[in-house]
Formats: sequence, structure tokens, C-alpha cells
Amino acid sequence: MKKLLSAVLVMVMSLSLLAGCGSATKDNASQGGNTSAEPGKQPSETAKPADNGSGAKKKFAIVFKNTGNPYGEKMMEGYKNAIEELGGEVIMKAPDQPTAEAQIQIIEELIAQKVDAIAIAANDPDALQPALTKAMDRGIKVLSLDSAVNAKSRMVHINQADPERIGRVEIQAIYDMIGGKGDIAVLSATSQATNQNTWIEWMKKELQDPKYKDMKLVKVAYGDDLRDKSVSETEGLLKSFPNLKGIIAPTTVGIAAAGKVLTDKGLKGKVQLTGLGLPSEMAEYIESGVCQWMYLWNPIDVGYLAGYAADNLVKGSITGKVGDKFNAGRLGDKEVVQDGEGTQVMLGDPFKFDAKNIGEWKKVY
Ligand code: RAM
Repeated sequence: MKKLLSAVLVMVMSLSLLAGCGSATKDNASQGGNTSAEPGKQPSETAKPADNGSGAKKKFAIVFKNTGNPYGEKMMEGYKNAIEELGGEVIMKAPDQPTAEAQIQIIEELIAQKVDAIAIAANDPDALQPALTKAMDRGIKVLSLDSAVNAKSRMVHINQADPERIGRVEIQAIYDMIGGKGDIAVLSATSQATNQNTWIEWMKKELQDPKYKDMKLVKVAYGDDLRDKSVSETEGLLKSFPNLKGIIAPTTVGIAAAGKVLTDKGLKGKVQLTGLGLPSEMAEYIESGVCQWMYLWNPIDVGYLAGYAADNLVKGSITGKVGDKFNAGRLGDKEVVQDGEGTQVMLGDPFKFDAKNIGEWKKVY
């Protein structure tokens, strides 16, 4: 019965996930809560660690872009939940700075440690290739999640949501917020981040529609997913473009920093803000109206899905090729599909957060 109920809730959630089409109900908010909000009740706490059948526990590493990002912490938490459910050992790493060089050093250390799998949210699509192919040559299963590496550097990518939908929906949102007219800017993460760059490409494609002829993208600024830099980049945008009408920040660090700047400067209603935000960090700005609405997905689920994919790669039950199927625990059955020259597993659709649902979601992640 409980299973049936969660299946129904997942379906309800999937339906309301369709970007821009309405808000979460109490039910799907609590569905998120069941899966993520109460770490104390995670199955991982109760599941008996197994050893994957080979004696010693398998070692599953996860590498995020950089430290100090609550989104990254939630994603790693999801990975940990999955690996613990499956009886493996988790190693969580992130460099202080969001650079490829720092991640390469971590990968080298993980190779020396002889881990069984590395899941990485990449700071650069190509620069990690030598290190990651070295890892794969030594039999380590490599996958990316959240921010992809190129197809040669991974066996599969775990994608949070369709990049085209993410990019297009953000332009549509700012269009609605500013009344279709005026200068807009993007406040991104690092200039090399695969995920943000892909979303920005789709934003630019969306902007080609004649509908947006009175809207102009004046700048893409980079806050590097560092709080202070994101604050100063937002201030810089406001200074350089005094007529700025809207900011899109497709990064949880950036949007929270921009929310603070617009609040402190009393610019609510004058400069609109949307993008991808963590509900727990953005609730105050959504409640105050500085950001009317924004989007995200469940970062815990992204990590959890990667954990199950990593386990299947290590067991050899999948290799990351199109058509591979595996069970992803509480997320149900998943399938590997094509993604450009590589392959991926898709989590879902971006979810819209606004004043009606933020109160519930802010407790979840
Ligand atoms: C930041 C990171 C992460 C991205 C989210 C939306 O936390 O850049 O990679 O997926 O924002």
C-alpha cells in the first residue's frame, strides 16, 4: 500500500513537474519530504550494509564542483543514501575552488586509493579527460552527474532535467516577470561549467524567437559559485546596466547572492530575479517577492540516482550503453538513453517554486 501510494505520488509529482505549469500540491511536497527531508528516516539508516558479494565493501567516490555549496552537499547526501542502502562505502570530495585542476588532483588521489567508482560534477567538460580515462583504464567506473564531462570521459551521465527545458523556461519566466521588455543579464557559475553553459545556450536559442524582440541579453556574468564573487558580480551588473530589468541566475549560489543584493538595495519589483535556486536558501526572497518564482529539481535525488547507477556499473549489470536498464531504489526503474555522443539517465523535469509552495519545499532541501 505504501509502495502504491508513493508510486501515485511520484506520478502526481512528475505531472506537476512540467515547467511553468502550476505549483506543487501538499502531496507532492510531502513526497519530496519522504524521500529527502528527514535524513533520520532514510532507508540508509536501517539497511544492513552488504559487501556486494566480494568480501570487502566497494568504494564509491563522489566529487562535487567545490565546497561550501548546500546544493552540492544535498547531492552528495543523496549519493551517500543510495550507496549505504546498497552496502558500499562512500567517499565524498570537493575542492575549495571550482577548478578543473583541483578536481584532477582529487581524481588522481582516488585512483591511488583504488576506488571502484567515481561520480563527478565537473568543473570543465574536457579538462578532466586524461585523469578520468586513466581511472577507467584501471577498471574504475566513471560517471558524471549534474555537470557533465565529455562522452569519452565517462560511461554515463546522470542528468537532472532536460537542458533545453531548463534554458527555455528561464527566458519565458523573465519575459513574464518584466513584461517582455528591457535589458536582462545572466549571473552564472564558472565560465567552464558544462551544465550552466548548456542551459545558457538554450536561453540564447529561446531568445531568437521574435516574441523576445524587445528583450536584450546584455551580459553573462560569472560568480564562480562563490558567494562573495556572486554578490560583487550582481552589484557590477546593476552598476554597468542601470536600466537592467531582470537577472537570470542558473545557479543556486548565484540566485541566492542576487536575491540578497536586490533585497539590500531595495530593488524589489524594479529588477526581477529568476533562475535555479535551492528552496531552503531562496524562501525568504520568494516570500518577500524579490524573486517571484524559480526552478530546480531535487538534488538529493540526483545524487541518489547516481549512486544506483554507480552500483550497477560496478556490478557490471550495466555498462552505460543505450537501452541499459536498472532499478534505482525509491526512484524506480531507469533506462540509459542517448545524449549527443554519449549516454545519460534522466531524473525528471525542472520544478517550479513560488510563493504558494516554497513554505513546504524549504524544509525539504
Ligand atoms: C549550483 C551548481 C550546480 C547546479 C545548481 C543549479 O549549485 O552550479 O552545479 O546544478 O547550482
